[in-house]
Amino acid sequence: MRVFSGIQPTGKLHIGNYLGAIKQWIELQEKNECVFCIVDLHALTVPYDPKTLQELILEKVIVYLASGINPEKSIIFVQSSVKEHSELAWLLNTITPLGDLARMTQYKEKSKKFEKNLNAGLLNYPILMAADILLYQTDLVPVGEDQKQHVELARTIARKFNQKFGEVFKIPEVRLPKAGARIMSLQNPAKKMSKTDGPESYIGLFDEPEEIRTKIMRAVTDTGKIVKYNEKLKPGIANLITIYSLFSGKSIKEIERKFKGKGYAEFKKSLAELLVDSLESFRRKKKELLTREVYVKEILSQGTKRAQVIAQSTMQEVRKKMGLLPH
Ligand code: AQP
Repeated sequence: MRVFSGIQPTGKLHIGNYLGAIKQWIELQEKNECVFCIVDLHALTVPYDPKTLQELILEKVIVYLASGINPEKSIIFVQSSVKEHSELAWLLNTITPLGDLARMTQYKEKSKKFEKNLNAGLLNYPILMAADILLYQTDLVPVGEDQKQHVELARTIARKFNQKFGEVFKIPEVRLPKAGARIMSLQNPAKKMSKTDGPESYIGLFDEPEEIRTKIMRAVTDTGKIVKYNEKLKPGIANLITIYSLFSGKSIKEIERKFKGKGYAEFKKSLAELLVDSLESFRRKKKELLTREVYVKEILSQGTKRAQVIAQSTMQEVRKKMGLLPH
């Protein structure tokens, strides 16, 4: 099966991005043909600093490598370096109803958050995402819960194109992780953890031990002190238990037993140490890869070539079916 997924270079990657997306990618690359993209064009839809964007893009490549994506097996590349993404996005614009875009949850949330910079790109974001996925004749899209709605729209757009112009696109399936599809903010357990919220709301994959300890100890919890999983009544502690479970491999029941009669402070201290240890190899590998810029750029260049071959072949077919001249 062919797998496609991507991450925006909008800020520092956090454990939500890791548990929701990257962890699945690492499992999937063993038995599938995987295409992993850094979706830089998507990142331009919200305010950003052009001076730091290149650095953030390269950092994401390093994250992919440091977290276990194998460039010998998987294709790693940057979206803007394969121009077919923008071309297909434009063509798909012409068959996507405006109403479908306006009802997207991410658009509703981000248009409120970035009221002063409400550009058309924010509304059209899911079309570019559909182009990303459909260009590669993708079977499976592993993402966190927040992106499920966009993948569903990509399916709708693909079906519509196939009906109108003739079969070109595979209809992709979404794949959510069994647990960790929606890790919540440390400061507000009613909101998902997000890179563009303040750093105190997330644990970055490369956070230093002291930052991890401070952020976990300050994480918002609920009244009471019993370490018990209850998503409705104790969403803060439930979120921390989920994180503990996913990094330790222990079940929720085992964690509740381990911290029986011990209180929140002790649980948080133990979670902080677990994260410090679990993220140690990310910090180490990142430091090592930062000194190997030539190697990282070579991986990107190889990945771009491999991605282009697939993307160009799909685009030839799309142009033909839509009545455009071949290139
Ligand atoms: N809190 C989360 N829990 C689980 N999975 C998550 N993902 C994001 N947040 C969580 C998954 O991470 C992948 C990459 O996301 P993205 O870069 O496309 O941006 P996003 O979904 O909008 O994530 P952020 O961190 O909230 O970024 P910003 O702040 O830039 O919008 C996706 O698979 C996503 O589902």
